[in-house]
Amino acid sequence: PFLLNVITNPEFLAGRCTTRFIDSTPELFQFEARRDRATKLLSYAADVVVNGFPGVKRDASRVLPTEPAIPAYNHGETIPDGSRQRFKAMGPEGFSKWIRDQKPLLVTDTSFRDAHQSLLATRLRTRDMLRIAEVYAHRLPQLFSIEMWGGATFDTSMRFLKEDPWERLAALRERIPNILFQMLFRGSNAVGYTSYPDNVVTEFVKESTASGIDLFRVFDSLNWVPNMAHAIEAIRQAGGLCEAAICYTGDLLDARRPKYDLKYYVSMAKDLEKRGANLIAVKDMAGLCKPYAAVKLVETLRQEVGLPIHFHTHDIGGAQAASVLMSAAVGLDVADGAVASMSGLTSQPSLNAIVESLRFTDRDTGVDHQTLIDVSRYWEEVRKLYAPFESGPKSSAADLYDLEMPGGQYTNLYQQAAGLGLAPRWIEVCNAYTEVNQMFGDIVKVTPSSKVVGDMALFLVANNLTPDDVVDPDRELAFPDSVVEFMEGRLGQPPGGFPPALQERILKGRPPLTDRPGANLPPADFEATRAKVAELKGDVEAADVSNRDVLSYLIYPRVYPDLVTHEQTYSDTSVLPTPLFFYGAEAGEENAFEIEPGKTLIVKLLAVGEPHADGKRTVFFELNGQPREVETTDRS
Ligand code: BTN
Ligand code: 3PY
Ligand code: ZN
Repeated sequence: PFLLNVITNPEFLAGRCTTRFIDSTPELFQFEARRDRATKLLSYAADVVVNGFPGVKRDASRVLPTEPAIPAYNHGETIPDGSRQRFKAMGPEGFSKWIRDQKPLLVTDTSFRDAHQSLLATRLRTRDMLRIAEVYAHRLPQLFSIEMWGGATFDTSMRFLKEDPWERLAALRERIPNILFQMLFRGSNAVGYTSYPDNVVTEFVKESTASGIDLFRVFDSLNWVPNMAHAIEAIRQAGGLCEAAICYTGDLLDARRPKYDLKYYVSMAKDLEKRGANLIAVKDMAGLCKPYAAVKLVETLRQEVGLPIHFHTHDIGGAQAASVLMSAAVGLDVADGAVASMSGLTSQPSLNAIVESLRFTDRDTGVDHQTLIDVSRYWEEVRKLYAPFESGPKSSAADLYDLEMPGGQYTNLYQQAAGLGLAPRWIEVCNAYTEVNQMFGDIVKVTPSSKVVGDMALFLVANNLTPDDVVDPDRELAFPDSVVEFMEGRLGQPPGGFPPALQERILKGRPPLTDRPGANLPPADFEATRAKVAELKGDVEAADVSNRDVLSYLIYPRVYPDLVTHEQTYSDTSVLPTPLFFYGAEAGEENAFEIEPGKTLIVKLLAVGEPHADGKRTVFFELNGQPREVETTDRS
């Protein structure tokens, strides 16, 4: 290995080595480096060929996979300016005023984040986003924004796709310099499921801004504004556009359910305006804001606050394009939609439908008709590759207005239920979800509060418990951790407080928090974490560990190390074509992909050998025409 290192050393090859070559080139002794990227990627391919990808069944009738065709655009043309240049020129306040003065309805495309979070269990890979990115930059400069980061994508990209979310952001930013990038930010829960210290929130916002996020849609999972204040301040300090969200629940037209009425939302919006928001989002995560309620809400908010209103909804019931269009008629400023082939059901209403509906009217969006068709065809083909992850409802839901489950939770909770063997009892899980909401005092349900309700619902069904059993003092119950923490006030305070009897029973007399959870958390130690990450990586000095890696580790201390291990073993697998990444290959199949600009690998699977005595198989490839063999453990 030493000689190999010498003869492949760039200094040696360039004839630049002196007698001090060996002393000055310690990497000659790092034989690990011999396992080059191509070899590592081949071992990933061998592993997925032999063992498959979790949750993906190999389909024998599968046609030879090719990656979807990319719509044409003029490579030579300079990228036209868009919303991002305008925002940079005007700053948050000026840009916010500009939005309110616009005649066209401004539109956001959620296909890169919420659409696949809701439809495809958040599994969309960076590669499939990057392949279409330049088409967006060149042909969709009229978009207000692209929602492409945050929410569940941060952990899912690491956990399941073994991708670095920060690299996704940076790579998209490089290809789309002209359209605002928007992320979903869970306030003091950042991109996680629990509260983080204030300094983690501050640094996360700073680093996201530096990496390319312009607009932060910040919300609190209980609509508790004091819990949003720190994030709002951090966004303003970082120079980001602060879109503070009110999470919509219930039905503001239903006089029998006065907790979440028009007054409630207006007063929340005013509070957010006072705290420095630049836009207000109506975040209808469960698709409950029906057309006439939406009109009432948007019309009133626009009168009562001076900020532009951005409407986000999920079309679970089937009526939500009407909510968008009717709100547009009463002055809605910005609407979210997903490209047609990624729209509907648990996802956003169709952007194509919204754009077409407003064409030739005074709120015409100006977004190019043909381009939306072309990108929809691209996403349609991409989506086929993710079929194994589709498990949401196949048609408009009937019970959503009772269920109040966020769009992104349908696939997620279903999979959690299936993992516990409760898939056949899914309807019971849904009923329990509704009961738990009532038991908890009728709360806003959105990550992470929705996860608490989901965990409790699974707990009830799995243990055959009724709501009465839960409060029965004679029963000893070990409640899920998330439920105990919720009752402790670790996610904050719901409007109207916690139901005292249930809280007392679950906490067994321990006193709950009543102030902001972040106020009690000691600041994270960034330098100590940097050292830990360096140790984890093994080949870097602490001083060279990036803030991005430190933040990933602080927010996901168990998931991030697995990503590091994956990268050490297989290198960066995000370069692999999606068919190969999820499905492996059949004998004779060839995959070509660049591992860096100008360096292409052509990987052809030749055959898979029979298992050896030690359970390993030899997988035979051709790599750029040369035979290569990889040993891989058959875990079946
Ligand atoms: C996990 O911890 O991995 C699962 C938690 C999942 C909660 C999800 S994330 C997106 C979706 N929207 C919600 O409001 N909840 C779920
Ligand atoms: C998330 O927090 O991931 C959501 O999409 C909430 O709606
Ligand atoms: Zn959403």
